[in-house]
Amino acid sequence: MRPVHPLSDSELDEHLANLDRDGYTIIRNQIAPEYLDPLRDIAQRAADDYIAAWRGGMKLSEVHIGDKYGNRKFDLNPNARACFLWGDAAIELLDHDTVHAISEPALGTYHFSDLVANTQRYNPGEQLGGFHRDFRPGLTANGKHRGLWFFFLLDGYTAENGATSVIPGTHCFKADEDPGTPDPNPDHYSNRVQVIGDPGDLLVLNAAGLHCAGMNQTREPRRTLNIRVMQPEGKFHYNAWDLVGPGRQAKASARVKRFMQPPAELVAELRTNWAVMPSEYEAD
Ligand SMILES: O=C(O)CCC(=O)C(=O)O
Repeated sequence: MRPVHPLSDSELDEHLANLDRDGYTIIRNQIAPEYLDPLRDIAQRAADDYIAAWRGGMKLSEVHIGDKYGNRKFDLNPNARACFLWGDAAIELLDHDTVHAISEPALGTYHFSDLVANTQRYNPGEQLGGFHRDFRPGLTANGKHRGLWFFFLLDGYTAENGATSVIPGTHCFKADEDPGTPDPNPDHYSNRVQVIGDPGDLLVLNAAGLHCAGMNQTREPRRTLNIRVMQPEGKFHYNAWDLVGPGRQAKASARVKRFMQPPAELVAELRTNWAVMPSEYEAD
């Protein structure tokens, strides 16, 4: 997929420098308007299907969704995984030029790990959620990023609709370094930044750095599709290439085929089925 605004070499360098220094960068105008509705539809249906499965008794551990404190508001933001199963536009998104232009220099060898729909729904009166890290370490011994999350903002990010907040620089720790325990009080972090953006903008985040979702005070959903990219040593929950099935495999470009293949050493152990599938899913 070609972005509306392809990055020039100097813009690419600037975003890579932001990532190295701050652990995040925001890239404007990355999704053509005609793709926004199909992608919103994928995020919405995937989240709805996860919520229905959860209400039907699905265990969060079956889909590797954590609930360490037992207070996860799953029906507000289910973090639906494997969203490439919900529509062809998601496969095109995995071919996004900017995702690949950033991943190669920032990670070195990189693989697709997951496509997650983050859909914050109306939740008035609540405060900011807890800052957390999704993996560790943030950096390898030679200073590469262990993983990057590419949040495509489908409805935009505002202070009112629950835009993601980040703490700049907190991704900067290697395997032998302890980044410390996050403070449960978000006000502890006076340097926190809430990322504001328009529909079609892209937030790239090293999710080993502290970040959290905001609470949506509006009646409209705040949807993102988040392409999670990792080095071979990162977290993988399923074999994406097998799971996508022959129908969509046939539509994938050579670049997407390479991207979706898990690291060779994990192939034997990764699952090729998933606990939540689209309601209209038909096996090829
Ligand atoms: O939905 C968001 O704003 C952030 C999601 C998040 O915290 C995560 O993916 O770990």
